[in-house]
Amino acid sequence: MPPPIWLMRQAGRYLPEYRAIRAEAKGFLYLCYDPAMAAEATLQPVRRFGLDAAILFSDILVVPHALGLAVTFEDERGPEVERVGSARDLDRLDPTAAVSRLAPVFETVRRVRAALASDATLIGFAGAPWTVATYMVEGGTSRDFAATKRWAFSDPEGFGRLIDTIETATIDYLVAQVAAGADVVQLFDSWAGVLADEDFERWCVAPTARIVAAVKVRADVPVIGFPRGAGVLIDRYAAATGVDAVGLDTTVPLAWARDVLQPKVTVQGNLDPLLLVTGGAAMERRARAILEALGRRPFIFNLGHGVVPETPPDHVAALVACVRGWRP
Ligand code: 1CP
Repeated sequence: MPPPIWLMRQAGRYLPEYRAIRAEAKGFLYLCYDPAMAAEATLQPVRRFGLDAAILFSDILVVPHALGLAVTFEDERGPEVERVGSARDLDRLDPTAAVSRLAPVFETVRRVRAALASDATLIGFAGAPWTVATYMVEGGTSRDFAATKRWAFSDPEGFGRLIDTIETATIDYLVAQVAAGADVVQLFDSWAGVLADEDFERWCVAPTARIVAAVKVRADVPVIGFPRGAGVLIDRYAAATGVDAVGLDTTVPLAWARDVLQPKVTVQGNLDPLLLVTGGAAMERRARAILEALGRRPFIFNLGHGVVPETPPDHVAALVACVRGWRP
């Protein structure tokens, strides 16, 4: 049997049917909070390509929004988040009220579960606290994470309160997704790769471990962790967080993943999203190399990061056919 396949950011602007509902919604957040439209966006790629899993259509930044911060998505500029600059700003964030504000997302999960084939997996998700914190402290995306690092390095206790706030809301958020019908949850730590050793431990590993433990007490689900860019620290992450599977970014060497990680944990990944844009023989050669290296032990085929808007949908269909045609 070939391994299961789904793709990070499998819904979105590369699909004409997504652009059609996106044009109808007043804004990206409206789309996330409209269960009918969000359920449709979730199902579109599964319907078109027959993927093995659907991933809830939402965003990691609904958590800061539910904590009480203004969040906007302007088309070309990327997301903007009302800044949190110091421990004083934390007093107005209420982590226990956040989950009730996310009720429309849980309705989306219920609708998707009802519409999805029973053998298809529904993946819920959240951003990991470190990654979500970077958006809150920088006010959006960043190249160097200077403000976040300066806060974390100079005032670890204050910054730790921010991490705890996100963590508390994230646990409730994931547990509620599972209660609504999510079969698996993934934690996206997209900026894990900018921290070293003890900072990686304190701000990525420890909060993730606490979330995994708390979710597993309250809900019986597998958890996938995606510590993007963490390099050799992925081994420590996999061992210490309790995740059931670890997502590998595009730069993780296949032989290392096979020999070091796979004996201990299910791995997921890691085709370069730009090879999916390229398509053809180059894409298929690399997809087969990934399958040959990792496909004989517990493995989920995916990209090493999200689908980009320039991706031709036909290349996704060709990738699915390539994976389904492979035999161990
Ligand atoms: O107008 C639009 O259509 C906005 C584009 C868009 C989409 C389709 C954004 C803005 N978010 C999403 C959906 C989304 N985001 C999903 C569900 C859809 C799916 O996977 O099929 C998921 C899982 C995410 C996760 C997400 N959002 C991450 C983690 C994964 C990653 O890419 O590293 C991050 C970092 C975000 C923040 C975010 N939201 C949107 C954008 C463009 C970004 C990235 C900003 C940046 O580069 O820093």
